[in-house]
Amino acid sequence: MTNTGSSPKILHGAVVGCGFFALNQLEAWRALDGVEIVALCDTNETRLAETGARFGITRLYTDIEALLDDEAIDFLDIATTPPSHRILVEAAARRGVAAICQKPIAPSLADARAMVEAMATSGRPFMIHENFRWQTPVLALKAQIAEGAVGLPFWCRISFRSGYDVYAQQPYLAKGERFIIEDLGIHLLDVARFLMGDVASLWARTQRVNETIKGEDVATIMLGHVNGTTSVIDCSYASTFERDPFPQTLIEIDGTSGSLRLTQDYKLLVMNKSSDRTLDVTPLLLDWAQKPWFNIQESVLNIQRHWVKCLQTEAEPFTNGRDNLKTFALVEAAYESASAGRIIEVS
Ligand code: NAD
Ligand code: 89V
Repeated sequence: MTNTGSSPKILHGAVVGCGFFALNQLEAWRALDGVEIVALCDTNETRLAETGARFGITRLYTDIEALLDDEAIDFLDIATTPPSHRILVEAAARRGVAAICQKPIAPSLADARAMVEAMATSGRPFMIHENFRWQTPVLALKAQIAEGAVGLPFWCRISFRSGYDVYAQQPYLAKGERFIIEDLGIHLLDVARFLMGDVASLWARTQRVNETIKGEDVATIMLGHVNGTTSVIDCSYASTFERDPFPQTLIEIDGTSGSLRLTQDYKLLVMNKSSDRTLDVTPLLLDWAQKPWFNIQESVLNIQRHWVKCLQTEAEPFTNGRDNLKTFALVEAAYESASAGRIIEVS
C-alpha cells in the first residue's frame, strides 16, 4: 500500500466466518484506527445477517468467491474452523489478497504447507491469528527476560489447567479425534517458542478423562529446545478448582540469576539475588470484553493492531505462515509422540 499523505490510507478488510470467536475479532477491528471491515461472509445466512446488523456491515456474502469478485479489499480475515481454512486461504492467494487465518492453521501439516506456499506465491502478507503470545502477562514476562532480570533462562513450565465447560460455546471441540493439543496446546507450544526458542525434540503423553468427548482433554509435553534449554507444557480441561483460573496461562521460568512466576490473578513475581518484586500484569478490561475472557480478548486487539502496522509499514507479521509452520509441526510431533510412545526429533 502507498502512503500519499501524513496518515496511511484506511485499510479495507472482510471477515469470513461469523461464529463464536469472530465477534471478538470484529469488536477489535471496530476499536482500531486505520482499518475498516467492509464485508462479511458466512455460509450460515442467519448468523451472517445478525452479525451484519450488530456491526453495521451491509455487504454480506454466503460465498467467498462472490465476495472476492465484488469487493476491493486489502485483506481477508478468516475466522472459520480449520476444515475450511485451506480453501479460503487459497482463494485469497489466487486473488493476491493478504490474509489472516485463525489457528490451528489447518487440520494437517500437508494442508498447512500448501497454504503457506500459496500465499508465498501470491507475494501477499499472511499471518496466523496466534494470539496467546500477545497477552499482556506473556508480553510482560518476555520483557523481564529481555531486560536480563533473571539471567539466561534454562527451564520453563507453561501450564493451562481448568474445568471450564469449553464445549458449551465451542461444541465442535468435543467431536474431533484431536482436541486439547490441537486447540489449546498449540497456543502453549507457540508461547514456548516465543519465550525459549525453537524446539529440537519433544515427548508427549495424552489422556482422555471426560468420556463424553472424542479426543484427548489432558496433555503433558516435554520440549528440548535447540539452545539446550527445557520446557514442560501441561494442559487440561478435566481439572477441578475452587477458583478456576480459566483462561489464564501460568508460567514458571528459572534463569541463571533469578526466576519468574506468572501466577493466578495476573501476578508476575520477579525473583533474583538482589530483590523480589511482584508486578500486577492484569490485562485491560476493554469496553466490549467480559470476564473471564478479557485476557484473550485484549490479545486479539493486540495482534490485529500488529497486523495493521505490518500492512502499513510492509513489515512481516511475527506469526507469519512460515513461522507458524514451526508451531504446527510441534502439534503434529506431539500427537506422533503420544501415539508411538517415543521422543520425536523435530526437523
Ligand atoms: P464457530 O463454529 O462458532 O464459527 C465458525 C463460522 O464459520 C460458522 O458461523 C460457520 O457457518 C462459518 N463457516 C464455516 N465454513 C465456512 C465457509 N467455507 N465459508 C464461510 N463461512 C464458513 O467457530 P469458532 O468457535 O468461532 O472458531 C473459529 C476459529 O477460531 C477456529 O479455528 C478456532 O480454533 C479459533 N478460535 C481461536 C481462539 C483464540 O483465542 N485464538 C479462541 C476460540 C476459537
Ligand atoms: O483459543 C482457543 O482456541 C479456545 C480456548 C482458549 C478456549 O481453548 O478454544
